[in-house]
Amino acid sequence: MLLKIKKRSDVCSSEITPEPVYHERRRFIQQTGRFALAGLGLALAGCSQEGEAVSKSPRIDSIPSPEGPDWLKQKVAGFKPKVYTTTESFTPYKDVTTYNNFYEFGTGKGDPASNAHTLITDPWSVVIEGEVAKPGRYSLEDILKPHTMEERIYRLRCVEAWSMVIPWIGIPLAEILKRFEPTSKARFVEFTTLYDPEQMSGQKASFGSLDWPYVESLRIDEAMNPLTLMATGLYGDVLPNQNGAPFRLVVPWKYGFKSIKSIVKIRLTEQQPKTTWETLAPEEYGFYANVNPTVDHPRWSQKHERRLPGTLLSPNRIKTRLFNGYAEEVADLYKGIDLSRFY
Ligand SMILES: Nc1nc2c(c(=O)[nH]1)N[C@H]1C(S)=C(S)[C@@H](COP(=O)(O)O)O[C@H]1N2
Ligand SMILES: [Mo]
Repeated sequence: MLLKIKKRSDVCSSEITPEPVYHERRRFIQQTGRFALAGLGLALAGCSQEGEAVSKSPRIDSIPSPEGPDWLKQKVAGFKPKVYTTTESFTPYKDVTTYNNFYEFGTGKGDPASNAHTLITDPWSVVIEGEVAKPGRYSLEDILKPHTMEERIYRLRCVEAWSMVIPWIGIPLAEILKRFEPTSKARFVEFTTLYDPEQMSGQKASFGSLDWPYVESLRIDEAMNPLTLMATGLYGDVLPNQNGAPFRLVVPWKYGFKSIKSIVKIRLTEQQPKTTWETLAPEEYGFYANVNPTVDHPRWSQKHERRLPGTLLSPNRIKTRLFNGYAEEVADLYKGIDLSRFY
């Protein structure tokens, strides 16, 4: 849906940073036009240039809104803003949704955006099994129903040394898991992506790719950390398929490959699960995969990263931070652990 602002004096694109525009747009939607621009006018008082800000903000460009069932669109739209945030600029919507890793749709960065339209995300159900008192197959709607969506603005640091800042919408994994009552034997949480080569063309590739289905895992205390999110949206809307619709994990202090997409199974286990990337190349991708500038990948340095968007001439190179800058929230989880051994 495209929203137009009536009075051009209300806003001017030159003064608008992506983040406030995006938030004001949401308020605009919520208030269905009535008094909607009061906050915006305040923030931008004195602006006199021509305004097309809303249509030029990163989210409200010509990119159509992703598809999704009405109930999920409404659920996501009711999010509580900025439950966790940062002062950094957001990576524009276009970059977040066209520069992806989702090998189920190909290994090129543009492949998921081109190919993921074949993924059917509704109806969607998730099997919850293993060490829980209430195992079963649950519809996504039932899983989400009792929870309020939260906006969490997180850095995402890929092991390939690029990063983004993404306004996710989701629910803390801990809140979801508690409802299924993990037993005292539950020490790990294992997540599995859909396996369906008819919908996921990259799963047909017989070599040079991954073992399907994609599997990831966290220790139970990592899973229960308040930062760990099950995302169903970004930029105020449902997830585009290429970003792991309709339900994906986001673990902001770990390399991006832990943040598994399009999840159909969550299993609680006593033994540490075998995960996809660790199985493929254990010396390169560990189970922990905590972002750490002092532990290099065997084939490249992890000291710096490219914050997207950047260009060849201006790569926007920044220093990588321990735990991706979330040490205050998560360092305690790894007390007494040798991070160079448990990478
Ligand atoms: N199922 C699945 N999940 C996945 C991947 C994948 O190939 N398949 N790639 C991972 C990697 S390497 C990264 S960096 C993030 C990228 O998420 P984004 O495309 O939403 O930015 O997804 C992760 N989750
Ligand atoms: Mo990644």
